[in-house]
Amino acid sequence: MEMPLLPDDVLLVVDVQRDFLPGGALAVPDGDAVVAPINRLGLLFGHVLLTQDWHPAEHVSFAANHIDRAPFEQVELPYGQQMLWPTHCVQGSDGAGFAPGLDLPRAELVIRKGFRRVVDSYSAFTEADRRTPTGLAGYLRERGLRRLFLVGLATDFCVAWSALDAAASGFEAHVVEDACRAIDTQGSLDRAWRAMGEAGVGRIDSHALHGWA
Ligand code: VGL
Ligand code: ZN
Repeated sequence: MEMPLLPDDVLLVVDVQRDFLPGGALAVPDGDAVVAPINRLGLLFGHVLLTQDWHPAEHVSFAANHIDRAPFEQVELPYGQQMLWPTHCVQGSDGAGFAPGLDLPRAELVIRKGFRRVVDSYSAFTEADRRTPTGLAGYLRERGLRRLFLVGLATDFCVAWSALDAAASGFEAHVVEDACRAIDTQGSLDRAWRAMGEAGVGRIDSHALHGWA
């Protein structure tokens, strides 16, 4: 299905950072494959926004900061279940930097997230306490932007949570599947697609998108 873009459509580029690429601290299989399609899409959109996972070294989501815990185990925190991760995207580290080759000259905003020690944030909109907004919804509303196309890493965590929150906040959200890659642990990818389908999040291929001009 072809989908013509409009000048106010937003490309939301989620966490395309070194630590999520092959060889990185929390490598997403084939994660570097998203860079080329995202660069191409970046030239079709009038608005390009990025998120950047940005944790303090003491962050609660790191297995290394818990006694006797390993990455990919769950712990109970005051806000609910939290999966533990390898230490990744530490503020100011090379691994937290954007992927080499990512080239988005129109990027107008970077939303950093997960920077509070005791709360994670997969979502670009709301932290894992499900209370604290990142400011992204306010930015979009103030500028009158209401249709989002999400790309990046990882499909089943930060992309999915961002798409679900976008839909819940009244935005139209579409995930561009071939410009995303997944971690896929413990059935997470199937669950993410099911939840996004139920929430009315669109699922499309980058080749279906073409510019308005
Ligand atoms: C992510 C796990 C931990 C992501 C970030 O970008 O999907 N996943 N932090
Ligand atoms: Zn993280």
